[in-house]
Amino acid sequence: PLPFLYTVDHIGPGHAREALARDVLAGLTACPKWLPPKWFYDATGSALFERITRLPEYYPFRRELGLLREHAPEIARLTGAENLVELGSGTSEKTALLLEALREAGTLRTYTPVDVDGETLEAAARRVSAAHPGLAVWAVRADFERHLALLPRIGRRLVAFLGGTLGNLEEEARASFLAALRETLVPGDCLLLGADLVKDTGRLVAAYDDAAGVTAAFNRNVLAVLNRELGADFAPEAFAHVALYDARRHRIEMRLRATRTMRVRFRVPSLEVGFRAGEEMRTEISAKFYRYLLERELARAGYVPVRWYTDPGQDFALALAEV
Ligand code: AVJ
Repeated sequence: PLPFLYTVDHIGPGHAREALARDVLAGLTACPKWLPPKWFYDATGSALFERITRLPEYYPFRRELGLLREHAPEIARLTGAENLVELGSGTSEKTALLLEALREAGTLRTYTPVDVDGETLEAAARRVSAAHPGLAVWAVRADFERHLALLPRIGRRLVAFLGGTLGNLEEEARASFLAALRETLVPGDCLLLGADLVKDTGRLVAAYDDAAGVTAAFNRNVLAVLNRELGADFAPEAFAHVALYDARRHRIEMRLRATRTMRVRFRVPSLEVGFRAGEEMRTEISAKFYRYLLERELARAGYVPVRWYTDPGQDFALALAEV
């Protein structure tokens, strides 16, 4: 049979630039300055992130892959999911493990990759559609913080939100996200969350400040995105990469520090911002979790934790929850 592949676009052409302009107006006029991490992932940023996942210091990717290799069959049996919904569809190896296990379990009917980046989405949809003839693939270009209610509801669902990307959200944004997702689920649906766990500060910081400088390039690349999309005149090399661990909030913060006083001009919106020498702009948070706190966040949002899978060193966890 012909592979079934249908794409829905809730972002639309040109939307990204308007959304980026809004985020810049809000974040770069704030004190301290900040940017949402979703703007990292242009083609260059996505390629740099791909390299990050293979760095010796960046353990989360391979820990989660190992957990999926070991537990995907049980997750498939426990959930009986007919539709795998993947929020952030860049994680192809992990997707293959889940799809294979669901196919083995005999329940798989549909795959719904969800990503804000159209190219990543198309690539994931084509790859899966080619590997699974007969599988219906509904690709949805959407922002998981805004469009959850628009996701197609086809049969018993397993929503996978992997990589620890939940940690990019501040606590209140996590609560909103989990509640909004919960609204779209019915009994029998499940959520599979990847969560990076609290550990030795040195290992946490190293994972975000690797010796080869790939994470530094990934961080600085967001300035190239602003230059290209909004006609800004950032000098990326004038910013130093900063990765620190905020133990009180148990989260990594990535920042870009201005190495000298400078003024940056934007064409669209016509905006000019100043940086004092040493001023730091926050570009990402990556929260690290304790089991009991994450399970409490899940319970408060209306989920029932079913399984907690972790590696022997308890570096990373997969939490399976039902509604
Ligand atoms: C893709 C958001 C899970 O937070 O670890 C990797 C992104 N940032 N290195 C993370 C990231 C710096 C990654 N997530």
